Amino acid sequence: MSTLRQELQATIDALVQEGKGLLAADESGPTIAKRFKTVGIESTEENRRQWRSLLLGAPGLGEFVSGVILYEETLGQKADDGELLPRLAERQGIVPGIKVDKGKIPLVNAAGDEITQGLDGLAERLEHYKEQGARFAKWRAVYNVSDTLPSRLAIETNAESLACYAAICQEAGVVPIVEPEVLIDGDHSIERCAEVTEAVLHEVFHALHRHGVALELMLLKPSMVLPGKEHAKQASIDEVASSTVRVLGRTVPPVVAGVFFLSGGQTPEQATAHLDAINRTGRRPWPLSFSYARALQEPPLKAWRGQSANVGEARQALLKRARLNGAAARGRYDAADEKKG
Ligand code: 5MM
Repeated sequence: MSTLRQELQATIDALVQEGKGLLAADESGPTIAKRFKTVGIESTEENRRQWRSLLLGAPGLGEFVSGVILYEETLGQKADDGELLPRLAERQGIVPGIKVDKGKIPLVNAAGDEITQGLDGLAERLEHYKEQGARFAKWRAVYNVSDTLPSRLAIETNAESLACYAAICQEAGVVPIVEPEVLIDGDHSIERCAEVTEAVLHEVFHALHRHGVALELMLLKPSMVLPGKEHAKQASIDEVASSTVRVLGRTVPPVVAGVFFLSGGQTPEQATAHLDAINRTGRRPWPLSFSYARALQEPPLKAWRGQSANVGEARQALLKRARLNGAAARGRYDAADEKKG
């Protein structure tokens, strides 16, 4: 095995562990400002440092979380004791990763569709991120859903960018997480979400193949198959689980090293219950776990509210969600445990 493949395989082995998932803490400036605003915190560099130190310093987080996706700024920030945050993650047994896309813009000549930017200079940026401790990366493509969206152009253009990004990462010895997110916004049915997700994933894997990406050395971060949040008929937990595994089964090659779902606007409890039900549907070729931002961070953020006196309580809230999602990744979550501390 080449040294490059060995390096990628070692990172995959560290990330894909039974009963563990990923913490997405890679909100860009505007997104973290939106999250902070819900609890009345101003998004200053110091507040972001304190928040991310709180998350990464939660004692025992590494028992349920194998990797953390960071935002560029966080790679250079330090905890109160002066330890760099990526080092703090490593000391907890958590592999640091980095969001490398540069956000989305409207796709020209495709009203309502969006495309993600960030390929220019990516190879050079990855070198720098690696020096700062990042061993894996993440790129998110976003698909709006309606009767007519996303267009073929959006599906093909985003797949091409995701595949280009993944190939550049592997060349640099950085494990790529490929994140195609079919949005929950809108009034579409679960069937429409399934149709769109199947088309999107099919195109993504076609592009990954064209670009020579080693599927066994990458991770997929998809959305679950859900009805739009404005849809009149919400789906049962079992419907979500069966629709999700059916679409993944039709589109994701068995050799892919792992599937780590995003939470996408579900409540923390829904995201856990759905992951658990997905893992109870039977034997699947890939490990199925979590890579949640909001579904892990909402309860601790509400507990913290920017007050140092609340750090302990906030960490307990984070550890609780991490533990319950760790159980769900094994298909052993019990909703009764929501009531326990
Ligand atoms: C979909 O967002 C990703 C997963 O978060 P949720 O579990 O809350 O759905 C997340 O990693 C996202 O990519 C980052 O928060 C960055 O988002 P922005 O919009 O700031 O690029």
